[in-house]
Amino acid sequence: TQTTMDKYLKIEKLGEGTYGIVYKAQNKQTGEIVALKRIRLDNDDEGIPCTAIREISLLRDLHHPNIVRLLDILHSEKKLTLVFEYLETDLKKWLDGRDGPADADDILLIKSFTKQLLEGVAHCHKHMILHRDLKPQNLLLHVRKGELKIADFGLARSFGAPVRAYSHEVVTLWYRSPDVLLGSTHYSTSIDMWSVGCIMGEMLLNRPLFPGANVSNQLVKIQKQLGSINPDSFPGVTGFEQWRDPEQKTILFPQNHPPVNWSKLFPQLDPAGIDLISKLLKYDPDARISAEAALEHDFFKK
Ligand code: INR
Repeated sequence: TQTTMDKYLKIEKLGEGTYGIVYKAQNKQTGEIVALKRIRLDNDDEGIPCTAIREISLLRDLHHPNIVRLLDILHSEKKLTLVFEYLETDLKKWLDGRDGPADADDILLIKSFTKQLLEGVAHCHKHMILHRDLKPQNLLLHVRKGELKIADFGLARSFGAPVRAYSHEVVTLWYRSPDVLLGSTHYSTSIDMWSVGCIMGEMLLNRPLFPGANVSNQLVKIQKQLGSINPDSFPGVTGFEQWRDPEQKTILFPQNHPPVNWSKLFPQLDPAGIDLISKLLKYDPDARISAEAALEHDFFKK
């Protein structure tokens, strides 16, 4: 069998993801440009778990125009290299390159990116695959074609959710749903839908919607927009242990904060867009709109 070094020529480092370093590389035989992701795990003394290898292998069958294609898996004793389709930039860099909030032209592109994001998410959810860490950094763009593709799908389940990224960078909480922030480990497709809402909001604002510094600060930022978390606003919240402290007071946001109207935050967005974002960013995970239903929303009809 061939090793990575025989088959690909590394061109440059693209970044450091959650599970390893990503390189731009070229297939020596075909000239094809690819992205190589070298996976290193914390417990690397035992090598890569075979359950992880099996789960990753299934991702090879995930063919969709809005999912970054996993082209090949190179597995040697201790190392795992994933070979992906290459795209020139990501949404985070694209947003950094803009200056103010979205204008009318931007909104058309944001609508297109949101739709493509939902198409990719719907495809994965149909196959019972969750992303669990959707954020602008793993949405890759082909700017000229106006294409968006999701990277990093399915890896969280295979390798476990890390506290720190490979690069020791702090894992961001900004796109994390309130149920997960409150300690839910019952992961469902609805956790990705919250992230989609945060990303849609960030594209419109040109800044992160809820840039929390830690879990409680993250929950405070969310409540300042959606209103206080309580059994009325979030049915089922009492089921989360972390909702109340031992004295049975709400720990996270004592004041009775009312919800702020979404149109105040997004004055440039039409009523359909306001309705969609409000259905993505719901406290109750069971009330959050699904990717399939979101694609049928009026926002995408014109
Ligand atoms: C670029 C990245 C272009 N393309 C960073 C990057 C800067 C400029 O991470 C990337 C990837 C690519 C990438 O072209 N294909 C993939 C990243 C990832 C998977 S992952 C596939 O899983 O998010 O690290």
